[in-house]
Amino acid sequence: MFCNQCEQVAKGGGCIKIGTCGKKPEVAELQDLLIYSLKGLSLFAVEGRKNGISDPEVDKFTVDALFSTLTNVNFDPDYFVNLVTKSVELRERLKAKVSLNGGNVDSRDHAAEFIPAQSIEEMTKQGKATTITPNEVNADVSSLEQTTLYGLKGIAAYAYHAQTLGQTEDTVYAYIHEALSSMLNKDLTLEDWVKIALKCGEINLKAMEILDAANTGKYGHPVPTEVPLGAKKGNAILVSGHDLYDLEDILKQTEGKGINVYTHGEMLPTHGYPELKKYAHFYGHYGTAWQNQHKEFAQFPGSIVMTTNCLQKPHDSYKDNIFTCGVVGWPGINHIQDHDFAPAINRALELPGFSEDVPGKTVMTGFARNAVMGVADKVIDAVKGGDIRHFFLVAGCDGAKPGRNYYTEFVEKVPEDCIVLTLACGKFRFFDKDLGNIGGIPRLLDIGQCNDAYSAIQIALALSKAFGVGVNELPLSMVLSWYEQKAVSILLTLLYLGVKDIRLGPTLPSFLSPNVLDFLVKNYEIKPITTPDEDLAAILKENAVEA
Ligand code: SF4
Ligand code: SF3
Repeated sequence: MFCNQCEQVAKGGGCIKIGTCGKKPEVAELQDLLIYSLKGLSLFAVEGRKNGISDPEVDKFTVDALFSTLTNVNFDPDYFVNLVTKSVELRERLKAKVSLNGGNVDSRDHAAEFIPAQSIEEMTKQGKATTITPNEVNADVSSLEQTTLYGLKGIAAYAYHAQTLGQTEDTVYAYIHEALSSMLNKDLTLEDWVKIALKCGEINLKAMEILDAANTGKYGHPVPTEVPLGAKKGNAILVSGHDLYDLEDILKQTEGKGINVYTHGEMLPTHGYPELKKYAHFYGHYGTAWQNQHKEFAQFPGSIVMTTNCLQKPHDSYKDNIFTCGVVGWPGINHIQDHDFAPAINRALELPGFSEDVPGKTVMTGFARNAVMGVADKVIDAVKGGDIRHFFLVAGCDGAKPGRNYYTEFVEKVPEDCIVLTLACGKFRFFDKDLGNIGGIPRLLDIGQCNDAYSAIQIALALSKAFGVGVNELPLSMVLSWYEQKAVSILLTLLYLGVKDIRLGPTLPSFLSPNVLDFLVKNYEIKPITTPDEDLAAILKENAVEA
């Protein structure tokens, strides 16, 4: 196997024996075969669109399949065997349709023709033959191709949640198919790939926009909400991941059953949505970021539902309490079918629950674009009056590797006349700190999940309009942490928008070749994080000079 798609990659720039995430070679190679089959399928999806044919099942399948290969989503070999088979079935069906409508289906590319082997062992071998390792001859093209593939996985994650809520957008599907099929074209140049990668950022903005429309359209705009970190006596279900629709189903299906529903990880911001917070048994938040789940899930006295990433190998102590749904999976772990959460609910009722109320701190969430723009005048006055000196967007993924303490320290050291905006699971490094407020504006504002980077972008655009300057001239700096491929797609979106001077850590992606990195540094002034003191001093000095 060879996999280098996340920040937890093994030393040497690739996981080659087993994934640090727990991904086994068999799964890695079946995932590679699935991606390869999607490239073949995409050839006909592109040709179909040219001839006025699009197939909603192919679109949805492509998104689901890509998302299932994202880090910490699905570890079940059988799941990927089925997806490869389905992918080839859809390819043949689409090929026939496109041909009937006068499209050219003459591609002799192997990905357009291959037939999956009958046994899992043979299929794994087929997958191994398609594994992409960094190409030393054409390192830069291969680096941009990988960057694009990982960005596509991020887009797929967001498009998946949006399509679950009935929001789709053909430009998103069309780009995914174009980019995947481009990976079969060995004539593309470095310039072509720069364009494709930046387009990935543009399309990811679209995917996040439709997801924002889906979430706010169905559940209302988030409002500032205080969330308890303690627990309430009684049975309990813990919901992790990012999918609001699954959470709503769980809230509906547990109503009147004496079960309190808790969020975990990236579900924290869902407490701010009016149509979710209205459920009286939607109690609070339990635990922190995904990499602490072994400890936190083992201690949780109820059942646990993983709606999306990030899943780690379930320990024996709680493997009968944990349930996966959607594209998430682990061999031998109960999987929820057709949104019927009865198995997880029954398990929650069998388990003891919390024997008494557990007191705890509270945290605030729900500062998405609507809430922040609602007080825009106050914010603008505070900046103009000198009460707010600078904004820091300290955002992105959390992870297990050492070095992430940087983000805790950074936030602790941010001067008192500055505001910290945050989103995604990296916030768990500092989410329960009381940073006080500036003239009634909280100094720590949780915008939401990683996909709410859309909201953060809208806030930045609104501020730049109000101040009559470009986003890069705002007193706003981005200090980002990455782990998986959604962060790659968001980074590409920021580059597409021309955002400069991003500080990125805890380490830089291993799939960036030296020349690609050099390009990013020269054109976008991307910087690796150093120390909180050094970075803060540099940012505030630069800003003071500009002001
Ligand atoms: Fe390694 Fe990350 Fe790939 Fe898992 S997803 S195999 S940890 S690079
Ligand atoms: Fe986190 Fe997995 Fe990236 Fe949604 S939950 S941000 S790591």
